[in-house]
Amino acid sequence: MSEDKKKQNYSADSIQALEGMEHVRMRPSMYIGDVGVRGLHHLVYEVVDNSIDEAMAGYCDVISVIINEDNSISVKDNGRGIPVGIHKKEGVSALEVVMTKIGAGGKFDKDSYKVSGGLHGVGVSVVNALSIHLKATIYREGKVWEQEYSQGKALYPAKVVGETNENGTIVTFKADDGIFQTEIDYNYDTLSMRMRELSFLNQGVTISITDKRRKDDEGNFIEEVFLSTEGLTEFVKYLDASREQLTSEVIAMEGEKNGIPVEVAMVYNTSYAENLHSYVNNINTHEGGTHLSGFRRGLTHTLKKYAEGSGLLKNLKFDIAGDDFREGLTAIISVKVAEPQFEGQTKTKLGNREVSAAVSQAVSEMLTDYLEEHPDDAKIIVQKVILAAQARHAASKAREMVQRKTVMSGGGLPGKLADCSWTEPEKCEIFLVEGDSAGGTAKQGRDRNYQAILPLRGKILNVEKAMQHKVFENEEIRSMYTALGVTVGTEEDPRALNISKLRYHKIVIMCDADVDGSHIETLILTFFFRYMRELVENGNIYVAAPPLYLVKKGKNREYAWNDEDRDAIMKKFGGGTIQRYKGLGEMNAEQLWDTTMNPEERTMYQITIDNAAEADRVFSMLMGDEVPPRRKFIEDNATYANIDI
Ligand code: 0RA
Repeated sequence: MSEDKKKQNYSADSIQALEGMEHVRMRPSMYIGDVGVRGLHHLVYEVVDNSIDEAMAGYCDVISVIINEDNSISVKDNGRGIPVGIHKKEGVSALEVVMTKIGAGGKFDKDSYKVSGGLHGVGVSVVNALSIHLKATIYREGKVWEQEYSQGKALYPAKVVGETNENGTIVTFKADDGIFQTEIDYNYDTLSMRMRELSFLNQGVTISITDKRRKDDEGNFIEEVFLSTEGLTEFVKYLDASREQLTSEVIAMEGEKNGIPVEVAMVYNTSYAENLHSYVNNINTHEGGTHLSGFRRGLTHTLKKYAEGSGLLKNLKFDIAGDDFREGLTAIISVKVAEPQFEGQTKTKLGNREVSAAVSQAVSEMLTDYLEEHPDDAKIIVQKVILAAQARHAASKAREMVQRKTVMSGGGLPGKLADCSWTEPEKCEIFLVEGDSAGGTAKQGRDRNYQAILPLRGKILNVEKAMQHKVFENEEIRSMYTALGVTVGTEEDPRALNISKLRYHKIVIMCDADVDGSHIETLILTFFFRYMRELVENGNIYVAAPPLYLVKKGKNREYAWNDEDRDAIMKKFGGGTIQRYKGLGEMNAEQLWDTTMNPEERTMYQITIDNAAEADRVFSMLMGDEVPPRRKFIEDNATYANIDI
């Protein structure tokens, strides 16, 4: 091929590639979900997933993620290195194909067993398209190769820049601020959480994260190194660190059924919460799917059979339901599926039918073995199940009361609710306010057209430690159900949540900005997380942020939400007096409106669950029995450091 011809080919190909890349830039949300904070962080996960694939193929055991000072990200691995040879069909290096062709990721090498694949399995080329600059450095077969790109376009063909006796890949990218509707500023905790999770899911792979934007007291960059030697067993122990384990060991299995790798770890604890977390190809399947239903079926079937055979159920006067087998259960189910079909609202529900039987069989086999080998544990589990069934019967009565008292079924709204006058839920907000006095101020300060106020008296019930029927009997909790128009229980499923009549699309928790307030805030959040999780997942839950200080000098007044702002205002004013707001009650109605309730001015945090497993761990720690971790956590004043807000 003549030099000219080559060039032509090259440009023909790159035009085609460009079309794909242009599409990514025109419709980024189609590829990465959104162009907010979440989408930004997904870029990192997408690149890391490529290295994880290499690790899963058995060629890589160290992956490093670096947040550089300029908020670019480097992901480095010690795998084989992305191939750099000329790709026959495309006429450019395989590296360039991977980096600039949509969906080329695994396709050009059919033999590589690619099962991971990022949020939407879109590949690193999507990250490239959405980066103002990306550099790939490949250590392979004695040479160091390099290629750079801008907005997905190669700046030059891959070239040799040095020699090496190492192998691996480094991808450094800077997200394009013209694409994202958020500052290009990564949250260390969010990334670190995901790396920890990946290390549990990929036993034996060392995954480190370094933040070059910040140093610790000794002058070293903030850094964590994760390496899990026990995999899911360790994950379950980590999640249940603040819970009391019921059985002597974590029940764990790993195997392959019908060509589907299945891994499960589970343990019973003394709590009443069910904590199942499921993964497909390292992706958290929040909405569950066939692997989760397979797990449930295997568990119920096996435990039921064992319990019946053991004679422990002899004098039982009521039935045992599927739920009863999962009370106080923490479990992780991780499967690898070659061609996963994701369904559901957030595309996190596994649809592949064949997976259900594979997981169910795997669970039955492992659990049967475990129960036979551990008769003492087996007895403890069965007794726990019986207790759960008893409690469920008590709860169903209490739940009926919640149902009967809701708006739709004719009962009135709670007396202390100051409702708004508009009735379109999408325009309406409800403030859940700590205490009657702050509730009164909020009532005066609000815009009564679309803002409702529900004062909650003192500390609400800690649902983490309470049995279900206590939760449904609790007056403050009942008033929340009624005011919100949320009901529990349908014909088919007595525990199903019905949010179709939700009366307000924004539910704002408004508490004092002190330790007590933050505790109450956490109690309310725990309730939503455990009993109305769909609202959290749908983004309906917010936390109000009242100011901490009012700085006054003469006629000048300004509010401050933290110490730095306070100091800056003092400096600007050239001194002044500082009023510290200890509670909402110290503000008058106008001040509360101006700072905390007026949509034009206020700061509120939307609560989302980026990482359900971690959120679960945090809630169990904050609200569970063990006091020391909770104290430390609250003292660190990072009540939801691990919940993306
Ligand atoms: C396909 C084939 C080969 C390596 C890779 C993909 C690979 C991709 C990435 C992405 C990040 N790190 C990576 N490491 C490796 C190698 C094929 C061969 O050497 O025979």
